[in-house]
Amino acid sequence: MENARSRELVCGGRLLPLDRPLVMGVLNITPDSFSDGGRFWQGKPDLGAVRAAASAMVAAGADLLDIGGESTRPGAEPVDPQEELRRVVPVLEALADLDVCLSVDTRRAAVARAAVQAGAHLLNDVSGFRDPEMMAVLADSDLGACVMHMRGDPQSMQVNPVYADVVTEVRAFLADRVHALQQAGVERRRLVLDPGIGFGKRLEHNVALLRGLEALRVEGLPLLVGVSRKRMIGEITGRAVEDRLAGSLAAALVAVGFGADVVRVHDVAETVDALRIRNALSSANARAL
Ligand code: HH2
Repeated sequence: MENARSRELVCGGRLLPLDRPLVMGVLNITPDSFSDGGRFWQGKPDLGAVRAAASAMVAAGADLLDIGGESTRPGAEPVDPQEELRRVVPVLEALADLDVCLSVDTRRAAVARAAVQAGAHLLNDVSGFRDPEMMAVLADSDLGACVMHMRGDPQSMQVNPVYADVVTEVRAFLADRVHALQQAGVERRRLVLDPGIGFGKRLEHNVALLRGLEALRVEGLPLLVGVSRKRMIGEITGRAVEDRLAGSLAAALVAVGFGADVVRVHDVAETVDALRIRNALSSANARAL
C-alpha cells in the first residue's frame, strides 16, 4: 500500500511546508562548476559575494540554499575532502543567521560531519547515501536529506549510459536507499528524492524521468528536480549555458506540473515569479484574482 504524501520536510529543527512548490537556490563555491564556477571562489571563498547572492536569493523567496564545494558536472575531477571543507564550512558560518534552510551538496562523510557541526539543515548527496559512513553521519543527526540517483560517478557517468527502463531502474534505486536509510534510523519525513537529471542520463532518459516523475514517489515522499541551465536545456534549445534562463524556467514549471515539490535553480527570483504566475492561474486559485 502506498503511504500518504508527505506534508512537510523536516530539516534539523526547521520545517518546510510541502503545500506549495519550494525553491532551492544554488551556490557553488568552486572554480569549475558548469554555470557559476569561479563566481564565489578565488582560491578562497569570496564571503562578501556569496553573502550578497544568498541574501538576494532569500529576499526573492528561496526556501533552501544549496552550498556545494565540488563540481559534479560530467567529467569533473574529484575534490579532496579537506579542500571541500575549506570551501563549504566558512560559507555555512557566514550564512548561519539567514532565515533559510541551508543544504550542503556533498558525497563525503567528513564534509557532511563538519556541515552538521556548522549548522547545516539538510545534506544533499548526489550519490544517494551509498557510502555507509555518509549514512551514519545522517542517521546520527536530525538533518533532512536529499537522496539522488546517479549512475556511477561524475567522471564516468556520461560514458554510454544505458537503461532497459530508466524510470523503473531509478525508482528501484530510490526505494532501496529509502529502505536502507529507514533501517539506519532516518525518519521518512526527513527525506526528499531526486531522479538526478543529467547524472548518467541521455536526453531521452531525462525526458522519461520528468514525464514519469510521479512513478518515482516512493512511499509518498517529496521529489526534488534540478534541471536549471543543464545540458538537457541546451540540447533542446541549442543555447549556451549563459542563455538558458527561459528554457530553465519552462522546465521548472513543467517539472512542478509533473509533481516536483522542490526545484533546484540558479535563478531564484525569476523562478519564484514563474511559480507565482503558475499558482495564481491554477484553476484552484484563479477565482481569487
Ligand atoms: N545537480 C547538480 C549538483 N547537485 N543535487 C541534486 N540534488 N540534484 C541535482 O540535479 C544536482 C545536484 C549539478 O548542477 P550545479 O551544482 O549547478 O553544477 P556543478 O555540479 O558543476 O557544480
